[in-house]
Amino acid sequence: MTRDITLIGAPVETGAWRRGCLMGPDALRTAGLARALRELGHDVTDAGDVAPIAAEVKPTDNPAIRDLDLCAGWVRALQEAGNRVAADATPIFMGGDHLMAAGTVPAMAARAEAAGKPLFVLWLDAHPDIHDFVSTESGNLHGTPVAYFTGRSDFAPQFPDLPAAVDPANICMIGLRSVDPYEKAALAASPIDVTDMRAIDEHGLATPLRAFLDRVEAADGHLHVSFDVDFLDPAIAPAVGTTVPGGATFREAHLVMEWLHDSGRVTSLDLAELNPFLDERGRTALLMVDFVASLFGKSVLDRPNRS
Ligand code: EXY
Ligand code: MN
Ligand code: MN
Ligand code: MN
Repeated sequence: MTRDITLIGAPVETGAWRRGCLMGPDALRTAGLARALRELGHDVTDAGDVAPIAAEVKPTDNPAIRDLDLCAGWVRALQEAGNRVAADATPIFMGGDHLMAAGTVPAMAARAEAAGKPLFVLWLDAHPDIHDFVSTESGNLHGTPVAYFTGRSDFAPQFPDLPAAVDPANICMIGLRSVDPYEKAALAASPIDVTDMRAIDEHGLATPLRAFLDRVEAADGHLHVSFDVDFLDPAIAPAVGTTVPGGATFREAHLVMEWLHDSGRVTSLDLAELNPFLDERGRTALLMVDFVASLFGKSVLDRPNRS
């Protein structure tokens, strides 16, 4: 299937403690993201980078929170950029730290709603990013997008009112291995489908991912994939500020991409947390391009796999 793919740079870095994610979109460009997708037959447009909408927002009661004004400006700008994506286009949002998902996911939820479809979210990450303005101890707002876009916590008036909330029952998180106590309690009380690294070690990825993709198919849903670089093991993907040992291997991640492609269901994608300042000769950026190519159709053999 040939797609109209729109690359959108989201060089937000104020959600993370370490600086450098602002170089993420350019590193993905340099690593040949557009070329790799064109070689697969897709029509690719690079819409350039989004810029934050400057705004002063009301301070929160949590003094730990960092760069609130700029973060709020990014969320607003990324929602607006997401709202401009054509109904039939497949956007790839090139981050940028994971706060980007507070902009991209609500826009994709609104787009799905306008098409009369539910939005499903596959969250590939070492972290659940389900803190809110009150619970975050680090004050790094890249740890909060899931609480925002599910409407679980109140982010008003700093972040925009949600155009459409994502039903937590439509979220599947895979790869978790760093979960704060508040987040543990939040997940325990939530219908979010969680597969942590222990479950992957014990049972593999196949069962939870296939069950989730079957649900997306049965509901005829849109599927947004939010791919945080720290989902991967740091041995293969060092260019991320929040490395956690014991992540997904090259083959595990590849298989996820290949199944996503086979499902034909992916309607939008975030590439989050790539910090080129921490990379080794571009290897993480090149690896991410390789994964994206697999998600959009690169295969070993020109025939469907049997399983
Ligand atoms: N839970 C930790 C915090 O809130 O600071 C770590 C968050 C890391 C978030 C990265 C993007 O996935
Ligand atoms: Mn740039
Ligand atoms: Mn994340
Ligand atoms: Mn993470």
